[in-house]
Amino acid sequence: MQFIFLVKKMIEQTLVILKPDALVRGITGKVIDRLESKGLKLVASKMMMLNEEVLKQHYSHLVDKPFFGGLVEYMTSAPVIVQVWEGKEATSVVRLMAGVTNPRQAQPGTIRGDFAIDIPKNVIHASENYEIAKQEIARFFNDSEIYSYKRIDEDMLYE
Ligand code: IDP
Ligand code: MG
Repeated sequence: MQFIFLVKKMIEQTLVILKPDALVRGITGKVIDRLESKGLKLVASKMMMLNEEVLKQHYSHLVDKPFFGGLVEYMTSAPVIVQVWEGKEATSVVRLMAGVTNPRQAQPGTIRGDFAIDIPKNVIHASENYEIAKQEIARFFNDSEIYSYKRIDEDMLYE
C-alpha cells in the first residue's frame, strides 16, 4: 500500500504552452505527438490569446529585462494552446523534452533543439518545477477544466 502511495505521489501535472510560433508554423501536432508518445497524458487543453497582463504574471521574473517588450509582442502575436500534461515526474520530463531556453544550444532530440533557432521564438513553454507548475496550472485552468481518465497503455508504461 505504501509503495502504491509513493508511485502515485510522483504522478504530477505540469503546464505547457504551445507558443504563437508553434501555431503559425503548423507544428503543434508534432509537439503534442512527442509528449503523447513519451507516455504523458493530456488532461487539459485550450486555445486563447494571451495579453500583457497575464504575461506580466506568467513571466514575472522577466518583467525588468530589456527584451520583455519583445517577448510580450511575440507571445501576443497569435493564439497559443495552453495544456496540462500528467505523468510520473511530468514537470522535469517535459522540461527535458523541451530543451534549454536558447534553441541553438538546445540538444538535438529536444523540441526546441529540433524545431527552433532563435529566442524568444522557442515553440514551447514548460513549467520550471513542481511548485511553479501548480501555480501556472491555477493561472490558466479551473479544476473543472482538468480531466481524469485512464490511457489504454498506462499499465504497460508504468512499472
Ligand atoms: P524558459 O522558457 O526556458 O523557462 P525563461 O528564462 O523562463 O526560459 O524565459 C521565458 C521565455 O522568455 C523564453 O522561453 C524565451 O521565449 C524568452 N526569453 C528568455 N530569455 C530571453 C532573451 O535573452 N532574449 C529574448 N527572449 C528571451
Ligand atoms: Mg521559465
